[in-house]
Amino acid sequence: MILDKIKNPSDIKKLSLNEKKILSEEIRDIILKTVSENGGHLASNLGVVELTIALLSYLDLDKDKIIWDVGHQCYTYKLLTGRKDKFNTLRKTGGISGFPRSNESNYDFFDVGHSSTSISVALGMARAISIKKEKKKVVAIIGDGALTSGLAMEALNDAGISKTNLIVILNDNKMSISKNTGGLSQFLSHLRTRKTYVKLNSIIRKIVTNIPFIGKYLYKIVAYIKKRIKGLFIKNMYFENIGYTYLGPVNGHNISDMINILKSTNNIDGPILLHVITKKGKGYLKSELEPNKYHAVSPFDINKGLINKHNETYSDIVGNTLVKLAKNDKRIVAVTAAMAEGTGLSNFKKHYPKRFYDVEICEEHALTMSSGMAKEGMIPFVAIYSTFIQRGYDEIIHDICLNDCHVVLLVDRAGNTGNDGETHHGIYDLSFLKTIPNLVIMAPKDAFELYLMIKFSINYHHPIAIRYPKGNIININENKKILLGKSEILKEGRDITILAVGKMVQRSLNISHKLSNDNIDAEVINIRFIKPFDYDTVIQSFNKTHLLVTIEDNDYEYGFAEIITKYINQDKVKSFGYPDTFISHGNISDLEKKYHLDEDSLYNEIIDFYQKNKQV
Ligand SMILES: Cc1ncc(C[n+]2csc(CCOP(=O)(O)OP(=O)(O)O)c2C)c(N)n1
Repeated sequence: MILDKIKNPSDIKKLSLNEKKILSEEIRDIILKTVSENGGHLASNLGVVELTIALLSYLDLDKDKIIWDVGHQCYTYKLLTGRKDKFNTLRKTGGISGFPRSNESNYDFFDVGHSSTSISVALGMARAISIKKEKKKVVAIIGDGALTSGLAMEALNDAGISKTNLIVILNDNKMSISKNTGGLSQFLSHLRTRKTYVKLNSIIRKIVTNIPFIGKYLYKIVAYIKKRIKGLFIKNMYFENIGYTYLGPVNGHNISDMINILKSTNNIDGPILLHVITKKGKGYLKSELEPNKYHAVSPFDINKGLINKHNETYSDIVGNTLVKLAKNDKRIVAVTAAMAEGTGLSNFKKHYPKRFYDVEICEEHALTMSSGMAKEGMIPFVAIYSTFIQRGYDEIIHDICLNDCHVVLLVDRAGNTGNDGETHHGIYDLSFLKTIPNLVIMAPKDAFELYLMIKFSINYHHPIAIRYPKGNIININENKKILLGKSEILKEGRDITILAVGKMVQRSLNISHKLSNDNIDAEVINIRFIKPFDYDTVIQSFNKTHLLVTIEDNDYEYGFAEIITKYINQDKVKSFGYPDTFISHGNISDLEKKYHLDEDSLYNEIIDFYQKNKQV
């Protein structure tokens, strides 16, 4: 294997073009095999194999920096920067991460997982390098999906006038997870047709810069004239107009063209935008045909491809419930930030395309736009993953809650989300949402309660958030009517009270049954409302049992438990959840064991807590 020759990223420079082509096929096979076994991001990775090889052929990673946007497309990079032997552990507990992680390799220059940060980070680095008068190249690689975010636009705007040496590579595959929808994608599709321009560009550059002494200066003059001429042909040369030298578009699967165009940047000062066209899912026909389906996958059979059937998830419940309720309620609209499939809203889109809004990767805009719709009498349901709604903290405070807008926040993937790791766990939403005035926060114990909460949220004419976990649904078959701020006592007891949030309710019920065998009579309360908090029910229960346990799928130090310890003597409360630290990737159940949140660990810890307190 050619890949075995790569001990160090600089070894790629020693390969012939033909060897690089063979290398790209070897890498595709490894990525496909590994992702089919471990799950992960497939289509985006298959699309950037040649681009990564070209970049490593050009850059010197002992000094230069590559900053990946989102980081979900870093598999080729990992294989070529020392992680080939561990690649079979991708995303597994204790294995390598599916995203760049600086604690994994010195070649991962910035930890990432959320979208649209690369240009800001790269510009910051480039500015620092310039202050230090060092000679290092900085390259940001951003997809056309990630480019739609406000953060990327802000960075693009700042870098454009910065005169800082920086290369922004726009990896344009026409797709976010779904197809891009906004005006920017229309603009890019116009640029994509400019194929001949690349060749002309590199030929001029080669001839002129080879002229001794004055070559570089002459090139600047030629480039200026060329820019003017180009402006005549290409309407709205947006990138040039905001300060970039625009290069491309170049075929992102042609290694030699890409190396040439990268080399041609050596003579250009200031920010460069290199437009690279790639095919998402390249090399595996099924993912080429349905790149959205193969964006992020669970393990699958390579020959058969992904099977359409899956067990029903909480996101499905959300999609189905909204479809049902929207039939007779024209006020209901659904909003997503580029996650129609993941959040279950693609179903809503099918039924009510005119009441469905995919605003692309713009969580902040999704929230503020929804506040405007609410002011005009609509009821926007905004479905955003817990980890991505972190982006919208101010919009929830300032636009939704201060303005008392009837917006329903559907906080999907709340809690431990497993294999994507630090950047994707939804374990902070209870901590930060609970600080926001005028926001009601609910967490259902099961699928039916999620349905009831969505119904409840329609008749509650103020800001409201419902958080629910990743994964298959459960049903507990016990549902008292939902009343604002009222929790639900699921099992009465006299020895100890267990306050459980969302997914942890079923686990708490199971534990309480085990405890009965030890003659410990536990009361189990489904908290339902984190805010407003049902102080009366909890205090009544505590006055009876004198011991409290809280269990949540969130950071417990600043999450739900913090509300309890405000009211109740801390010695009498034992809290379970995730500690105040970043939680790495791994199977959900492995991580739960590690943090003592699985049923057995919780049971043992609760017995221990009970016995210690009984002795006192
Ligand atoms: C803030 C944020 N919102 C949503 C996501 C989920 N997400 C991961 S990749 C992706 C699409 C990225 O599209 P693009 O940048 O074009 O890259 P491609 O996958 O097409 O290569 C989305 C929406 C995220 N990672 N971060």
